[in-house]
Amino acid sequence: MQVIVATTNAGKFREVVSILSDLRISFLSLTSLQGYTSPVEVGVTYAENAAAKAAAVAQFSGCWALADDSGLEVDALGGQPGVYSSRYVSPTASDLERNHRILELLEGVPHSQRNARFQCVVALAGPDGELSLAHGSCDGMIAEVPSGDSGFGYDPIFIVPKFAATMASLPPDVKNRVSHRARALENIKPLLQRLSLAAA
Ligand code: ITT
Repeated sequence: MQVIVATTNAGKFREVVSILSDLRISFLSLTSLQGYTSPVEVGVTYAENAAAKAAAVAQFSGCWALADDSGLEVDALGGQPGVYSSRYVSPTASDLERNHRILELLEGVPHSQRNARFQCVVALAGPDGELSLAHGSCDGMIAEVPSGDSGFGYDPIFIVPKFAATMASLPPDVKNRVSHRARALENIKPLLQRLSLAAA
């Protein structure tokens, strides 16, 4: 069975494929979809955005499509950037600029008030309009300074308390066991497994 991963984010694609590597599914990236342009994200929830991304690819390709909408919620910023995480600062800002902005806004905020979480909703859409959603989250803290070269996005400023290290300092296989994405994908895995067995 083939499933298209409906993301333009190479880091996400890598993680999705790795987390679901034990399934008998071959995952294709959007680069295999000639002529496809991703829709602009206009939803106000992760679920709306994930569903829109997966459904658009499923409709365009006639294949099953899996999408992920994620965000970082910082308590001291009233839950921002949240669902707007990919457009935070500006739609063209770099990960570095976004991380810098959050650290700047949190300057002087003590460790005890730097709680944050990653949220993720994954959507699986089928060629006949089928749609299923699953959620996962990961609690943590915002660091004082960025560290680590692994992962992507907000990983260098997000401390996972269990490891006392940023997401970007964890080996990929460790991030892929504890992340918001890993948890959301674990929740949708039984459905993917059923579909792959039915297609075999
Ligand atoms: P697609 O919509 O094409 O999948 P995107 O990067 O725009 O790619 P989102 O809309 O879900 O994805 O935006 C999420 C933002 O949060 C974006 O800035 C990511 O870099 C960041 N992000 C998502 N997952 C992350 C993770 O596991 N670690 C760190 N940052 C992450």
